[in-house]
Amino acid sequence: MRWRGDSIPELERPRGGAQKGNVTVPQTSPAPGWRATVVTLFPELFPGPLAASLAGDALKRGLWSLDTVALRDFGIGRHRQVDDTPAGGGAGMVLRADVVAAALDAARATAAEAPAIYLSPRGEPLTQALVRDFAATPGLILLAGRFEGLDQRVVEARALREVSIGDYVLSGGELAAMVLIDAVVRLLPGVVGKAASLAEESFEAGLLEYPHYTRPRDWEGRAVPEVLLSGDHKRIAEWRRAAAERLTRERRPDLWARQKKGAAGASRRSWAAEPPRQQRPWWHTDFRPACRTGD
Ligand code: 9D3
Repeated sequence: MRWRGDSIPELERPRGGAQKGNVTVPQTSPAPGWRATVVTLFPELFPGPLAASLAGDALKRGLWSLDTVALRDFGIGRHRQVDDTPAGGGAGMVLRADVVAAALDAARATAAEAPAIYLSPRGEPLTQALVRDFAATPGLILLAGRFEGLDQRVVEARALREVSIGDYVLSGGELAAMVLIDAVVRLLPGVVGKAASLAEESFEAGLLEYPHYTRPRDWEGRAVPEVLLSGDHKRIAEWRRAAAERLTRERRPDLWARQKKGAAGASRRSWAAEPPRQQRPWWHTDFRPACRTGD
């Protein structure tokens, strides 16, 4: 199933060129847009909230596209079974490697260049840095997990990158896939207006945002801070900076510690003195034994 915007006349122009008056202006980015291909047992959940607001508008404008691959279509037997009991015993069910691999391979057929991500509670934590990396790809294949998990062999055989959206338990990977897509789409060129994206870029990374106010000037006995009405842009910037720092210190000591460290020695730090980094980060743990066990 594929979701895209209804065709918009302005977008129906010759490939690689935009009409401006009678002149065809060469386009620097005739790219077909970022593509999300979601492999899921619940394709009916999509596009869901991604059809609304910023991401929805961008979808209609063809800046990105969404495909789903129904895992059930690749299930086995009359019941289209996709899961089975865990080897070694235990509670719950596990998604079968053969079924999931067939679905991923079908997704791969229409999204050849897209890295494959498995949304899983034990994955690498999703961060804005990772979201930025994902926005720089032509698109992603996103496998939404269900049940207790997925046969480990397909994670290895299809080189799935496991990603978690945080330390809490969801009932499946679909909402996590939507969170990831939403975060990526707002970084795609043309989705967020230039003013908003410049403001975001210039705002000191690693600080929480300062508090916002609007009209009315007095509300339920609470006034908008006087400095914000002063018209003194320098004082306003200083007030916002101080407020952002205080919020970060109070609510996110983890961010605050990193912020201070970065300011103190980001450029002076001697990398040469540090021990060599691990070859692979911890989330790339390989569960295969080093030698064959005779199976
Ligand atoms: C009892 C062990 N559970 C792991 C914490 C099993 C389990 C619970 C819930 C396995 C999968 C799930 C479903 N969660 C996801 O698919 C998921 C998820 C999440 O639960 N939290 C944060 N990020 C993600 S990404 C996918």
